[in-house]
Amino acid sequence: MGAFPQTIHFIGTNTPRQQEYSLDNLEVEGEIPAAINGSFFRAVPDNAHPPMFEDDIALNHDGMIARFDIKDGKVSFAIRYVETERYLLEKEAGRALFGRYRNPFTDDPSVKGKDRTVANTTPVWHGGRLFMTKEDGRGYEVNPHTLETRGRWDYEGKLRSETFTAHPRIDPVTGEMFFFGYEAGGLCDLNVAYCIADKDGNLVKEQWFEQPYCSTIHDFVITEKYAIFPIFPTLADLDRIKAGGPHWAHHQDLPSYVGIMPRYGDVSEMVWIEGPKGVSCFHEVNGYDDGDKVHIDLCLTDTCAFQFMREAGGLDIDQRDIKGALTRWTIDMSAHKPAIEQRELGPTGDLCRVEDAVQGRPYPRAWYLSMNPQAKGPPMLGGPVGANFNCLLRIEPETGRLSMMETPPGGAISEPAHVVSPEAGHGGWLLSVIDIPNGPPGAGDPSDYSSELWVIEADAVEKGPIARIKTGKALRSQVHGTWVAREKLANSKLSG
Ligand code: V55
Ligand code: FE
Repeated sequence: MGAFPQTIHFIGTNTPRQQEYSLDNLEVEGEIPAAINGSFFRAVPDNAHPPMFEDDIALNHDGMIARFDIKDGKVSFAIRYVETERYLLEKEAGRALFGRYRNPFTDDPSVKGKDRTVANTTPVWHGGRLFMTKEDGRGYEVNPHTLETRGRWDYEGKLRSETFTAHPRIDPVTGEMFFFGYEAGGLCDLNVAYCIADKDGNLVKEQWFEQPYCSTIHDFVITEKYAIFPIFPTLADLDRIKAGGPHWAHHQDLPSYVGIMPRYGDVSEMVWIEGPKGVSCFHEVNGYDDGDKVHIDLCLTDTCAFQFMREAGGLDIDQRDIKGALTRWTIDMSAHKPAIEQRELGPTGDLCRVEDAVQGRPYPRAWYLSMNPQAKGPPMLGGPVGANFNCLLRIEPETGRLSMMETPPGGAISEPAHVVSPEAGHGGWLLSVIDIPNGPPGAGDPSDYSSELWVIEADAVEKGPIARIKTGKALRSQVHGTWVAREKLANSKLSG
């Protein structure tokens, strides 16, 4: 291994592993229900080379695609790099050629104009294809059977947007994928492309609109009626970027906004509603229509959760001092001047999931990750913000009913995926990777831990895992994951 900086972006669960491998027949403690049949894909940043700059951040690390394949209670694991243009150019050179996160002015001149994306954020399944995505570029298609990269995906040349979100939303009834790309026309472009692909994966609509400022639009929401773009004051600035500085800076004094338009409408119908100042959110849980009202549930914080984005905005706020809540924004669209009404639904946290069937509709339950205030042991270092979550919450948004699953002391939990049960009245399962320190929690080598895949009853998280699948490895942190059932894999556009 070369010289990696010893910052939070390279230690703990961010320790570079740089290994492509596959393992069959993993050890299983407990029993995996036979109904769990398919693949859990995970996006894992893991740099193939030491970075060009000491202050490099985990968001800038090469994407790997990992897969747990589960069938008849047996599990295999595989992980490979996504062979982006950037990965292949650096592989050939044997070193990093691309510089700072989303700053092409810091690159080696030899790669000017080349695709900078590392496709490290979310595996997306739609229209029989698997994509690895990151919001700064287009997705890359990956073969779900071999994990080989097919190449950049542009909808047979139809997509105009240069970017593609890592958080598209799929309507469970129509099968359409609603998605967007911001900075659609290039660096710091205010244009956002709003797009729809039909259930077979054909691009059927792409419209561009301007956002009020150049914010990081990480996620969005659909309901049966609307497409909704909540945006927050973490902004890009071309002069700062040209000077070699960070892409994003958080502005505590500027408002948030919600852009809302009919989901099949024209972008000229977009209405912008001002929200609270200085707040931040990377992931919305879900949204739904309620008569003339619209509810949008968000993992909201009082400032930006990324240290380097706060720092760039001149803010000196410790990670532990960030406050937030699972928050509901309600907008009455029949009002003369629609406004945001805000209330708290649950404790602060992130990496929220709902089951696919309730996307854009009223939903009885959601799951997300949080910090257990009573945890025995400090959080495990690593992950995108430098400290990992240590508990899983299940919440019923209408009643506020909350239940929790803790990780073992000093352990880390990554975003779960939900698996549907064929049995009526059974709420299905969650799959989540748990990292457990091999030494005493909080002491010893932070890179020394064991990663397991846990199978959890989705409606009884407090009972802990019903099966633990041991990888025998220390896996690098995932960002997001996606469950793809066997019948979908069988209908893949690619064969193995
Ligand atoms: C996020 C993650 C990213 C990124 C921007 O979780 C935002 C938020 C893993 O990459 O580039
Ligand atoms: Fe995300």
